[in-house]
Amino acid sequence: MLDFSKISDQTIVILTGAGISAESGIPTFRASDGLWCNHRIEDVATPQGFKRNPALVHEFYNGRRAQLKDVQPNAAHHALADLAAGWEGRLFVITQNVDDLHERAEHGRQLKPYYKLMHMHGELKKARCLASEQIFAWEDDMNTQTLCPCCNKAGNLRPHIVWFEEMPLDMGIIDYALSTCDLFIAIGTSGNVYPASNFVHQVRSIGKAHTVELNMEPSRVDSMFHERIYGQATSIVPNYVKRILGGDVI
Ligand code: BJW
Repeated sequence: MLDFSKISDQTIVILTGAGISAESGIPTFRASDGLWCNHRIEDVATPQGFKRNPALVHEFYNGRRAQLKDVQPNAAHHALADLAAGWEGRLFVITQNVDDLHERAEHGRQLKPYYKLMHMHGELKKARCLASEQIFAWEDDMNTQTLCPCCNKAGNLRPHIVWFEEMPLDMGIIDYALSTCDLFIAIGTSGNVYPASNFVHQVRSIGKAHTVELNMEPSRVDSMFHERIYGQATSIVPNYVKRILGGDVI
């Protein structure tokens, strides 16, 4: 039974990017030794690249899916899970990341009913049928010969990933969350990729929310934030979550 006297009517939206998973051992995108250092972006992160050379794209994502077996959530993911288990208001975590480290940090925790996690750029551990758009849980490698579970055809499966020029997922609920939030925090994202880079502008255009950037270095949109804290995610995120749960922020 919900105890309504305890529920806050405030809403927190948290956007996470590759920087939150960097200390778990997953490279970011735009670092010099990042995820794209051996590939052209047009080859592995566009629908045209997949059409031209699906084998190469499958190989790229197979490698990244396999890497998930060797990494663990870090203190920043765990701190956000603490918030999801302890914050009495609405909480939306929108991740641009396709890894499953938020879910793994949340595993076994009693999360609050008004908490929602969204993967706006898709998930490595899902596959999608090109014909029916059905989505399947997917742990293993896929290739051009893999049979699709719904149509039983080879070549019909793609990684469930949002590539450039494709529409990010859950945009309706994301727009709602941004338009109603009281606190907006961006963690570990460079602000290079639209529409996530525009979220802080969207929030500021409504005017009521406090906005915070937690990152290793100033992002491309740093000047839009009221508060900016720079450092390693595993240090600055747990500190900030403690401040929220202690009632210091909103
Ligand atoms: C730490 C840290 C530590 C490090 N602690 N911090 C011209 C032509 C065509 C298209 C466009 C165009 N101009 C604009 C567009 C739109 C395009 C876009 O933005 N392009 C720009 C690059 C120019 N966007 C799209 O096409 C999107 N769709 C779209 O716009 O649809 C139309 C539409 C949408 C909505 C409303 C109306 C219309 C789709 C974008 C899909 C992006 N997909 C990717 C690949 C996903 C799959 C994969 O994982 O392989 O998503 S791109 C890549 O970038 C990935 C990431 O999620 C995304 C963001 O990167 P992120 O997370 O910011 O990582 P980095 O590496 O950039 O930054 C890491 C940060 O962490 C740094 O700041 C570090 O300092 C920090 N850091 N260590 C704390 N320890």
